[in-house]
Amino acid sequence: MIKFKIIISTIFIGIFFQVSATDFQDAKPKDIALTPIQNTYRNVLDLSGVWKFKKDEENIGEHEEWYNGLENHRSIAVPGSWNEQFTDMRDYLDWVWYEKETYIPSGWKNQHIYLRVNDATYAAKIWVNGEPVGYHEGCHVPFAFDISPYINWDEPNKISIKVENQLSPSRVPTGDVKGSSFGNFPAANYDFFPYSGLNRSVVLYSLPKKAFIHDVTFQTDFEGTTGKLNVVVDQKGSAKSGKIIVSGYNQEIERKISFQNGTAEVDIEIPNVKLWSPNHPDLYNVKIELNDDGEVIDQYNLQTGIRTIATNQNQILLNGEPVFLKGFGKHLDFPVIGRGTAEPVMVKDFELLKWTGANSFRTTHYPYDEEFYNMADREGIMVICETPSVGLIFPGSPSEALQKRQAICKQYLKEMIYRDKNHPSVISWCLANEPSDKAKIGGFGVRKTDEEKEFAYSTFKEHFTLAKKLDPTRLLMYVGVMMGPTEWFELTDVIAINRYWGWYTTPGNIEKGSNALSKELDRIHRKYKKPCMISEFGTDTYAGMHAEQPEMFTEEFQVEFIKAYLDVAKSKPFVTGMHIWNFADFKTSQAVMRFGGFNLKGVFTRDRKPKMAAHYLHSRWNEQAED
Ligand code: GCB
Repeated sequence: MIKFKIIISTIFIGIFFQVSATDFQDAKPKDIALTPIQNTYRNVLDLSGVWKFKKDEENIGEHEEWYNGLENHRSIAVPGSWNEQFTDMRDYLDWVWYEKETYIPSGWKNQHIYLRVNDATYAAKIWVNGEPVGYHEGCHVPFAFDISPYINWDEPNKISIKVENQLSPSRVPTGDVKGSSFGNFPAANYDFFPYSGLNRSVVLYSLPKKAFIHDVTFQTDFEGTTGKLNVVVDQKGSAKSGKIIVSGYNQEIERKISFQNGTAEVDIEIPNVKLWSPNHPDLYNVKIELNDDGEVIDQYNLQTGIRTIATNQNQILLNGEPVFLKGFGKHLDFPVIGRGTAEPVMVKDFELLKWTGANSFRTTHYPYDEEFYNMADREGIMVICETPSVGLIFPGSPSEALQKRQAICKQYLKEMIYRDKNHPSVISWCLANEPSDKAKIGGFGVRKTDEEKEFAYSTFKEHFTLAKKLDPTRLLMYVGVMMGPTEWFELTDVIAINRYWGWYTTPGNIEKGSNALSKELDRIHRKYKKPCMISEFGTDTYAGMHAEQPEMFTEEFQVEFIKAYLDVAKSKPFVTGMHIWNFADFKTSQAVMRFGGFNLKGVFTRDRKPKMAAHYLHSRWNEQAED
């Protein structure tokens, strides 16, 4: 009987969804280009806190109109992942509903009012006061909708968000790929827990009615002691002109701008420029104003740094000087919070990064909360910004799932680059982690025809073409898997490889592993003549486990492994960076190789206690400038 009910309601919901889906707008990546800010012309209302929450296991909520109000709900904290907050929901990835009521200040009348969701993993539908507003698919990236037409003034407004995080081969990152070698539960085809829901803040913000600044793009350069800042401003509305004021270090430079077809562009020279670098993370304030009939109608304020980033055959060059990347791959992962934003953890992580002597990290395996990039700008930490395109597969023929994956990868590139393009700390875009030209994830040894390989290459190449178009100024890379296709390094500025010789292969034999690394690096560099970095290397290490002779899983083994890899890198002038996997232990799906459901490759424990390796790095990276 219950089964019958489910079938009937599923058919009904299917019909209902087809009818109602058209009422939901798709999110536009450009709408998240500028972080909402508070100033005289703009307002922000942060809806973080406790929300109403309800599971919708049978997906009946829309049919029963839960968007008009949740009954028998529980309470959930936003931001935060639902998997950590309830005893019955760790592995639950299906539909849920969130609801929050809020008044909107009367001072916001006659303005555009937007709702920005900074992360609803993986797919979300939004209603405001029971009216369908918008739909977004994708994890750990923001989206926004203009909700002005749906506002109730002088009474509470109900915001309802339906979210699910189902694992599917047509999603990115992929899940539930049949025949994959992961064999884990939940069946994510990636090695981090599929933390779900509203992991970041949800905010309401207002923008001036007549015209508002929609996007700002900086490109920076310098010649001698003169800094160069190219600024492009996009506005929506009727403003014809405006001005830009750059200030800092006892200078204030003002330039008028005028708009044509909504866009204005200006080149600004900064005499006696202070360049941004890890040792001197000097930032300039930039104020952009829109004018209408001589009156200021909108203003946007942000900070940026002047710097260049380039490569030669062997090195990454920051401001024309070689720079060596010392650091980690990280995860957003902490007990109870899951993948939720927690500012104290972020601040602590920057503190620990600097304590180890690191100068960089990769935002594995998705873009982070934007506060991370603001911190990195201020703290002088270089960031490789990665899309959620993890473990991509390109089966040898076009399929619906592949087309969907391609579309979402391109959407991710836009969302990431539009949002994070003005941060001096961001030196590189990483377009994918461990993509494969095999039809299956982990399908090592599966032979492919030349035609199939060519198809995979040309499909993946589209990502690079788009990224270059969106931002011609930053280094492009992807991160290569062991035994993966090397021809794809043709596409990149820096060759980044994840290597675990001595761990997953020749386990326990560090000498053999580091020799294999050394030979492979020589081979790759001889062929491609590009700077190389090891973007991941490390060993699972159970904190507190020791042995007099290094042995797998002990703290001593982790130290020896890291030492051996760093020594190989030191002997090769073309190695431009070493990122250890991982900064801290993190939660993942259950699997035989993941003790307690954790990846234990952190040099810090999950609660940020140093293992011996963290102390080793602290002394090695702080004492030796070039290492
Ligand atoms: C990798 C992946 C990373 C995994 C790591 C490991 O190559 O990029 O997501 O967590 O290996 O520990 O196996």
